[in-house]
Amino acid sequence: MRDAVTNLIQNYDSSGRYLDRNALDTLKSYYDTGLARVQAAGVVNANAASIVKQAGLRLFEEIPELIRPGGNAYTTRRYAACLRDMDYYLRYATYALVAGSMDVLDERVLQGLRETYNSLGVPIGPTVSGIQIMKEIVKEEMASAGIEDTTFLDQPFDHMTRELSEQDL
Ligand code: CYC
Repeated sequence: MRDAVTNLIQNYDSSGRYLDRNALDTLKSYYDTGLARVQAAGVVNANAASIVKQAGLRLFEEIPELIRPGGNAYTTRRYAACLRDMDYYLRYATYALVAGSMDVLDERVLQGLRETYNSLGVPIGPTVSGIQIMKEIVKEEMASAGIEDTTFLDQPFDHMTRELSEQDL
């Protein structure tokens, strides 16, 4: 599991290079957004339960078949599993935000996830919608907390949806 800084150092060390202009620019943009990243993690932490709950409500409002008989989130056990998964995505998104690297998502969340979902019949499309809804809610929370620079916020949510959606070649 790596972060923006260790990723960069590993790349440069493997070819024995000093940190050049590109490296310094990458580092600078990471450190420039550092405080906002930490603040974002703080806002999510303070509102996590409510973000997951709201996102679940929006998701089931958009795709009500999920919680009807035959839907994958039907029965309280599966409903709870779905909200738990959303909570995983949100929590790991904050780790990736603070790290400035998607490595933690690849390693701890996404590895083998699509196969697991396929074998359990958990639909990928609605899962992707759930992740995107959480992204929107998190951005709303940031705006109301007065955090202006939120360009980096999309990254972990979009990374998870992209990796989940990707088809095997
Ligand atoms: C199940 N979700 C699962 C399972 C795993 C994960 C491993 C199978 C085992 C279990 O039931 O606990 C996901 N586990 C994870 C992830 C991590 C992990 C991501 C990394 C931290 O350790 N169903 C829907 C919705 C969606 C959903 C669209 C919510 C967005 O219709 C989720 N996931 C869902 C459901 C199950 C599940 C309903 C239970 C499926 C079943 O047992 O039939």
